[in-house]
Amino acid sequence: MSEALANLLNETRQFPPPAELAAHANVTVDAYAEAQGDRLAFWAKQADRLAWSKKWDEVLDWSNPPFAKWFVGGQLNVAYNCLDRHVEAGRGDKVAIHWEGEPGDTRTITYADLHEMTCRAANALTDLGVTAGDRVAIYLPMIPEAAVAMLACARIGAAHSVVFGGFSADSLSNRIQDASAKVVITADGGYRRGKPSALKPTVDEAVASCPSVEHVLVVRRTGEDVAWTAKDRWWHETVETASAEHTAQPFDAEHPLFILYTSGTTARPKGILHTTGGYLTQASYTAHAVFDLKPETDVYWCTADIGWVTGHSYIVYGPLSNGVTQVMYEGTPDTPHKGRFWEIVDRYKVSILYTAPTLIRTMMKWGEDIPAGFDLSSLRLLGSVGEPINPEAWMWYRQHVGRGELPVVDTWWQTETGSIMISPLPGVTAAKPGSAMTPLPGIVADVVDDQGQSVPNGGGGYLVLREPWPSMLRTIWGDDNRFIETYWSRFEGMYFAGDGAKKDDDGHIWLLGRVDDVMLVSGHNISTTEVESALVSHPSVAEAAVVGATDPTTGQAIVAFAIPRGSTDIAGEAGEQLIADLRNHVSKTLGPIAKPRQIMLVPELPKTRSGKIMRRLLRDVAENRSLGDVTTLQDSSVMDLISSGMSGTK
Ligand code: 6R9
Repeated sequence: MSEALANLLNETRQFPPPAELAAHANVTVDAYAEAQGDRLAFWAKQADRLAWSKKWDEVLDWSNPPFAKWFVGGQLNVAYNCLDRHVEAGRGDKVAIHWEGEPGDTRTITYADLHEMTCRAANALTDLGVTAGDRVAIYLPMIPEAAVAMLACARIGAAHSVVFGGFSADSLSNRIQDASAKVVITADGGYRRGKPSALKPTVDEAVASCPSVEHVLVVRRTGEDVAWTAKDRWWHETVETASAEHTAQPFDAEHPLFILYTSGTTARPKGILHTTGGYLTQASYTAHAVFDLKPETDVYWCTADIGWVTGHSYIVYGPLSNGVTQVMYEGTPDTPHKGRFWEIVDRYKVSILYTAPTLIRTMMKWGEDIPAGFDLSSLRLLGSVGEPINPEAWMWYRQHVGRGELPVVDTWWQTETGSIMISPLPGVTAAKPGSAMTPLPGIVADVVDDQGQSVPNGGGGYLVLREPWPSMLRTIWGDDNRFIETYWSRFEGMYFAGDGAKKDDDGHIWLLGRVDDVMLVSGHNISTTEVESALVSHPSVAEAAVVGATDPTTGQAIVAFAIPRGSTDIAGEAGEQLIADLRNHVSKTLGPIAKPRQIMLVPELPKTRSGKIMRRLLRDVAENRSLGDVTTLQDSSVMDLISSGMSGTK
């Protein structure tokens, strides 16, 4: 960025926490001052929320930056913290997971059940030759065995590498090879969009080129026929027959816990390495602080897939270490009908819902009548993660899901940060729609200009983290140099997150999308996020994606793709008129500099499996290029839809 980001969007609405929530919140405003007073003592106190077999000697060793060591000398077992200690405290009968399969089958799993399943899996993995320090790849649908597999690895000190069920054989094979995984845990398949979707054939193809793999453990989920190889073992014949007795061994605080490959919109995937003590400390504390989890009464539901970091930190490790009851759902939100999510909230009396802007915008497109048809009165707190949430999507979420009164916590973080970093505290912060607001207690974030100088309030630039944090990535697996280059070289002594951001006049932080997605129009830096939010603020638009396309006069020109809301007429003239209206609307909202050169009305947008818009592919369309790599695309037919939907637009 040659100049600070233009600060275009002016959102002034602000919503203080409900008095009742504020009065009983797990974390109060004092936490900020406490952490500021002594950051390391603050994190030591949060680490004390966990059970340690051996107390640490030093909170942070930062003598060799950027290689951090947290809770040096301490020892603990992650699975013990998520399971055994709740069972030992007499809470074994408490439901850990209300699981619902897409076809409607259900399972109720208590903490005692989950503990037993995990012990059996730990014994089975040990019998297959897996020992501490080995890597295990997990390629499963959203079934309880996914959590069990992760916890069993943690229990025996093997690092798991979860790969989204649905990645191609090539992607899976690359990830298995990069980590030299010894065992792969998979299933015959899972249910997606009303039918079985096979996984095993992809694993067979991948494993054929992975000499490190000794065994493949296969969960039977769909019951469809599968080809069988000499490496394969059924889960029900191996795990379910293994002993239920297993004593968890403590591991060093810096022992590897997992590798997770970031999808990366462009480059080769990076194996992000997380370790044991610091990761669990912050995942557990942030779940407690940001979601205000009350294990006695709350029913929590995070709609993420386990293959995304959100599933790691806020389905498995954060909620389970806090002993809360949660919902886990296997399938898609519109199977068999568009009210499936709300039906689940209603059925299990979900009190805390954590989902992604892409889903909220999809629900907006389907219309507010759908959530209105269900009893959502159990909800008390709403969360968002994954992308900047447009102010109108935030308002819709609060209005139509949150009865116009629930707090919405917009949580900014990354695979690399391991846990939530910037977010409102639900009992403290008066949140602004579209802003992640302030760094959490113990986190030092800032927005800096090209030179790495902190920008004043009202300014824009790059988001950085100025101090190490417990759940930070420790390196890129097998590539320390790439770790240093990617995150620690742009600005001296700071972690570069790769996101554009601005500070508003009150110093609150607004995320503006990936730096690669910022557009340079006639010498002005304009954020894709702000133009998208302006489009979504028009009553006829449910979702929008904006890219910069090469332009002979302005350098880059703004090209927008917009999905109309359900009932909008876009045939012929009406479509032309809507496009003209939208261009004017953006110009009026943000200023003439942000007026899109071109707007295309499309039925869908290309997204990654975690719901992030792939602007790179839209740039290819906008610049009439053939499409680049589409392997991380959630649904590859979307690009055909977009290309055909382009006729009749300007
Ligand atoms: C947790 C997760 C990280 C990137 C991150 C940023 C975007 C995530 C956001 C957000 C604005 C939020 N992002 N949460 N942008 N507001 N609340 O998504 O991890 O898949 O690694 O993606 O997602 O661009 O840099 P990951």
